[in-house]
Amino acid sequence: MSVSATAAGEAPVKTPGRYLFPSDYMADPSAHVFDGKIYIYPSHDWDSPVNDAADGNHFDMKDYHVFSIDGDFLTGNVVDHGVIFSVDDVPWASRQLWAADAACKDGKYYHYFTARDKEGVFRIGVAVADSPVGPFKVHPLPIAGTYSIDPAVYEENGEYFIYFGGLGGGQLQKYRDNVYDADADLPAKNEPSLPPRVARLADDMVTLAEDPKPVMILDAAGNPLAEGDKHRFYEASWLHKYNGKYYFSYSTGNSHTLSYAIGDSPYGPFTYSGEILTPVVGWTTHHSVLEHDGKWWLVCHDSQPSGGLSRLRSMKVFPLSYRADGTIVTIDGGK
Ligand code: FUB
Repeated sequence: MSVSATAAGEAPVKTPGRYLFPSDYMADPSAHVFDGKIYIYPSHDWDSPVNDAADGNHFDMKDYHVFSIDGDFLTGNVVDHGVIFSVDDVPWASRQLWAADAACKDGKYYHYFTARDKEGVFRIGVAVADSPVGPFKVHPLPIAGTYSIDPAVYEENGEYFIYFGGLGGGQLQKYRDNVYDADADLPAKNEPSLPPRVARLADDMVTLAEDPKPVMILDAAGNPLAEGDKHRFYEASWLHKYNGKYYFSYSTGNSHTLSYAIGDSPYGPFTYSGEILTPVVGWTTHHSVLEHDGKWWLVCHDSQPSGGLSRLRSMKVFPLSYRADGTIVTIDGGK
């Protein structure tokens, strides 16, 4: 298995991709296929007067939309189904509706999302609907046992796993053994990096069936990636399965790539295996990976349409391909 960004001597592939919704800023796109149709659950950037980048405060999103595509990713008509709920509909939240994801079980649709609570601590909430585009009813409390940001849900054989966590403004560095510790911080550069978390959802889909566990991302020698490693986890978890293997992908934050690691179980451990996307225009990079109509896709965002403003991002899609050995062909993010 290759551990380089690309196969030896191979440059990242330059491909134009498609901006999915040029008329507004949408970020963090989590895409799924429900009943054969593509749905996207992004966060909604806007030109907020909050212009303070400390702790990610400039990502000041206040509502969520849902999109669907009539047809395929590259040519289908992208439909905006409008606002599904706003921060005022979340009794426990104060601001910053960050990245979200969705899952379907027994005809119900669950929208998992992130917001700061009234004390400024990021938590993960859930809203439920009878259709993929809503109307969604928000649960009155965050999901007990979850914390930090960026929920992503993976389903297999009727079991649902929720991944979460993000460093920096996402506050993951403040948790040890699932407990908030105001004094905790990032490890030293030569120490193991902080892992994202995973837990199985209970049958009701709105509570956890178990305590969150660390998602270990290892190097080829079996050691956890160090905090100083440019491919260590930062935020934006995603899990997909390809050819019987589990691919955990994520943003590396300050080194601005989307990277991935491969394992044999949804719980990991995962071995670092390469980059999916090189840096894009803008600070953050976030994504989902999915199969539709027998083809694989990377759905992500960049800040090119806003002229490089990190807090104003646009959804984009690229075709994704795998080599015979299961590694992913790296896409040039365009920076
Ligand atoms: O959009 C706000 C935050 O920026 C997300 O939750 C992170 O993943 C990053 O994209």
